[in-house]
Amino acid sequence: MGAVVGTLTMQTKQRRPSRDKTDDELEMTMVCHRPEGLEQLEAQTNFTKQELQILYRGFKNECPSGVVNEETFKHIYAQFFPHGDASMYAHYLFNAFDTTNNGSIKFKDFVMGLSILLRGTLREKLEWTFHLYDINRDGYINREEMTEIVRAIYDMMGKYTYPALKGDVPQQHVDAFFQKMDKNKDGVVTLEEFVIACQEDETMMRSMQLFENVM
Ligand SMILES: [Ca+2]
Ligand SMILES: [Ca+2]
Repeated sequence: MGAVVGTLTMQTKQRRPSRDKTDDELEMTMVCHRPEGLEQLEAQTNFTKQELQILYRGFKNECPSGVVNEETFKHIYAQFFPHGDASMYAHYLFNAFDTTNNGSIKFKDFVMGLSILLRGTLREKLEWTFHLYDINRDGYINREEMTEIVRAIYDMMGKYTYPALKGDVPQQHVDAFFQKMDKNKDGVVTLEEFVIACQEDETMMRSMQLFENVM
């Protein structure tokens, strides 16, 4: 995930100079119609006003309507994983960004998430990731949820990353994760168990696509 967010930010920056006229228009929109929103976001995130402006331009370039729906999100995300199928992982990621649960990501939702993933404390990042894994949002990660997410990550990375991938590998992976995380062996992983297990084991964090190219 980290790698992707990093890439996304890079792309956003790189794409910026391409269309002067549109950029100017967007900047005008920004300056004329959204100054309060921007200042609020500056206070709520770990980004500077300038960075927010750059992110906003990139966001508007990809999504002129100002909101991203799941299809668009999947389409953008898929470009970063040409060797695999990122659609399931993008689906879960979309839900994690879509904090209001209404099927669309506004600029604010996007930068709030990005701020945590790129500039948040370790604790904030782990909490965010926990919510990503907690698919049914009941406050626990169960074995089925972990299976879903690990499979989605394997699908996304594709054969390029796991050349010797066999059908039963994700389940082994899940069992190993679960054994380490479910400290009290009650069959579910709580936020605290998740945080402790991740801090104990850097390999686990890397396997979960956390923090690559970000930290
Ligand atoms: Ca759950
Ligand atoms: Ca437990």
